[in-house]
Amino acid sequence: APAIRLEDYRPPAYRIDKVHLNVLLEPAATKVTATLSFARAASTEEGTPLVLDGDELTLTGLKLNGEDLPQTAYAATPDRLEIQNPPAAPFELTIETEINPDTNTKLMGLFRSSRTFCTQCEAEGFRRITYFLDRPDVLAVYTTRIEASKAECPVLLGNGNLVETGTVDGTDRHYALWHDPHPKPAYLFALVAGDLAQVPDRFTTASGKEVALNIYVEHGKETLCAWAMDSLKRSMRWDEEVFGREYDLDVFNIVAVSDFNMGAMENKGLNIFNDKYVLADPETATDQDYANIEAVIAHEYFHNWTGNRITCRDWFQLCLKEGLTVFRDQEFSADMRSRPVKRIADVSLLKSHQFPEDAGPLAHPVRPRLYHEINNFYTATVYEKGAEVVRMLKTLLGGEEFRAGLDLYFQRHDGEATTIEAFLACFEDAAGIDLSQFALWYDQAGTPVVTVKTHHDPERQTFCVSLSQEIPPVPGQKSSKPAVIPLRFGLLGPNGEDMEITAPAEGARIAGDVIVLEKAQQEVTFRNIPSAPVLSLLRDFSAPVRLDHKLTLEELQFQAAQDSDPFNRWQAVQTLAMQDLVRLAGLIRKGQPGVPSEDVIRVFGSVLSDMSLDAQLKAQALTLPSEADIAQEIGKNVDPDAVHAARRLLRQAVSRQHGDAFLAVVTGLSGDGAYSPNAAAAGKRALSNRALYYYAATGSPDAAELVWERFSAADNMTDRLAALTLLVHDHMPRETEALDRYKARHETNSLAMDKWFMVQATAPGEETLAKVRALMSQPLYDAGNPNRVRALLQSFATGNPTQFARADGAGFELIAESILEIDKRNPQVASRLLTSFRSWRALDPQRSALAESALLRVSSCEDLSRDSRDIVDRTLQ
Ligand code: HT7
Ligand code: ZN
Repeated sequence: APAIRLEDYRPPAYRIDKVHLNVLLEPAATKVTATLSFARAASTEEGTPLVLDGDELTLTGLKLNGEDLPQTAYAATPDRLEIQNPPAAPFELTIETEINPDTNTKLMGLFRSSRTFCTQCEAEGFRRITYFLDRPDVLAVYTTRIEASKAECPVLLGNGNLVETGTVDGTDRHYALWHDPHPKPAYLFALVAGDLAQVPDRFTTASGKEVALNIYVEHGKETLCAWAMDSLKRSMRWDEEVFGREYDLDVFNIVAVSDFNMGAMENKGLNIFNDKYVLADPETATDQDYANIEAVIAHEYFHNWTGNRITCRDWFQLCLKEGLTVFRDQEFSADMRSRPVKRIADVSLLKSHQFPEDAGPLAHPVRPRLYHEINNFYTATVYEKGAEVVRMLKTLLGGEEFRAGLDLYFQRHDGEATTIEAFLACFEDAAGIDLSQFALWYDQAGTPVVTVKTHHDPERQTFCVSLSQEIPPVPGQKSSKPAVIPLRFGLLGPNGEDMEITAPAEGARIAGDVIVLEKAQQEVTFRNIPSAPVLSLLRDFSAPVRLDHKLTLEELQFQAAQDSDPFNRWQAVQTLAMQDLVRLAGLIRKGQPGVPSEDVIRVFGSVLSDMSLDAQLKAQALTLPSEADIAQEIGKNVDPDAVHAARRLLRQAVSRQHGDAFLAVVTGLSGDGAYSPNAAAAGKRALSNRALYYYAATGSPDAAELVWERFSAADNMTDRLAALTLLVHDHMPRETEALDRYKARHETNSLAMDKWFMVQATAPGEETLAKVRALMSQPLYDAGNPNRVRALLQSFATGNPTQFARADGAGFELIAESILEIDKRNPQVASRLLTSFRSWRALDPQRSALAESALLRVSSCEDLSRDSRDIVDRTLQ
């Protein structure tokens, strides 16, 4: 397939002002009649052919202005409908198609999940329902009539407001008519029909408008929706209070389905969710699940303004809605919970997912310039780095001007499909600044490395900070230009307090506590600094860069204990651990004995006993960098077994030294009252489970007994899963018994069983591979359900580095073989799984050769989907 390029963008030749759909639902043969009102664009010559998109469609009827169109006047294939000589004046096309929801295993367009009919149209799924100008800059007003069997589908939902319902005379069928007054692109279209339970609620907007809220779920799951509904109401209020955004329809519906390619979808007035991001109770959902539900509910709701009211001109602008909406959901969660804890979690995710993407063969700018398959660009770069770019904008402008810029954006572009340039222009106009250099963040791939050197001159009382920036080579990007990098900073004085800066610094623009690095190299001089400070840089992770700032062990220890910025305290502990882990892995690789650093062990002890730290923050600081993070830091010639061994060694050493203190934390924090998902209670559980993790590593029979006891006595999923993970990953004596007990308890709950698959797939040890193969034939495993595939295969490929990258190549083979199988059914799920090979070149030569041959096996398949072809070609390039 030819590449789609940003530079080739042209406005549409025809508009579609109104869409009327009549959808007669049948599981194997649904009839869709689309009546579309077209108008020629002013710049389009008369007689210009009208070319509509299709995908696997069967055309069963076609009328122009109510008259059958002769076959000579058009050309139809499953993926294209061309009207050769359309009228010059506005005209109406009536297109009849027949589709089969039951055989739609791609889960794009109209499909069935369990027995419920539902749709997924982003990015290009609407063209699997009817022929259309399926591009985000074609905005139309939709009216949808949905008709189905009343017994099979008592619930009929569409976008917008419900206009009418009725029965179809002489049949067992009924219908609902929905009208959405807000013009929207086809990717926001949705319908749902099925036998679902309704969980109702209501919300009064700031201006007094009453909104009916509903969550629709399978019968029997109504009680699992309380947290999602609460999160929705809090999101609606927060968006009014923080961004001045009100909801704009009479009803907001959410439907939870169990077969879904991604997390959720922001269809106008009818959000469709993967049930994983709706259903929760303490028995089956972890604290992390609760936090994810809150964030995803908020994210989809926030899209109503950032994505739906103002949408993207073309798919290259995807970050316009996604980066901004992720930023908004991150801010919401920070306000609902602890800001530093949320920031650390977001940055950890960015570093573990986006940084490797940006450093490997799949690197691309936040706004790509070229794609073969748009579904492959719903990436950590577009979403998470996109959010960081918006965050930097706020840092550079300050809160007030940032808000003024956003207000202008909402006012200027409401109802439009727009671009990153138009977005930035709002901030330029509101703040009176030039963002042309800042815009490079959208166009350059790769993570900039900022190198820092400092020098204190006691005689002149100056403190010099030399800064330089560079983006390492990225495929297809020959050179790069210096970016605008906001570096939040503080100078830590000997007592640990931030020094007051009395004289203006020279050599760079400094706004408050932010140094703005704008050139390839800059030197900043602070005056009146009598004693050498410790430079705390990149506070709150103010820019998505790698910092090359060589602090001494003492300076890092000082920062870990004293920095007023909680993020940099956490970062200092992580850096200390990482440095030691990389050193240990190197020694182990050479067959030499590795002895963990006493200093690092001591720092862990100090963190544990620091009474000033919040429990969740403490748990985060005591979390060792993951094996994947360590591999990323090593960068090349990686031996995952050595990395694993190094990490185990450090865990054991910390455990040996502080075992009693960890035990005291476990027992001290256990079982205080009824479960609450709030941040404080979740923080205590996180800390006690982190302490249990270390205590378990003492390897004593007492420890094994305590873990078993915690597993058996747990009254919530967070504690049960934490203990189960230890039993299985540490291969404790009652590992099998625990897995069996867990299965017996949760067998009927697929989301809880996904955790059971995941724990086993991520267990270290040679036997895991055979286990995963055996689990694939488990009756509870379903290769057609994306959640099951992610729980078993994706977590094996991304969360079990020693077994995925086994020295005999069997891990790569299992995943390659599965990709080929899944690709026939669901290309999006297959291509996502394929991205787990993205860091293959960083492995040692033997392993990278094995990974390459697995990739070549995938690549040699001739009828690979466009999704998987695109990823495999780029990964091998
Ligand atoms: N905007 C949505 C992205 C999306 C998607 C969702 C479900 C299935 C397929 C999908 N393709 C793209 C989700 C979001 O960012 O909110
Ligand atoms: Zn989104």
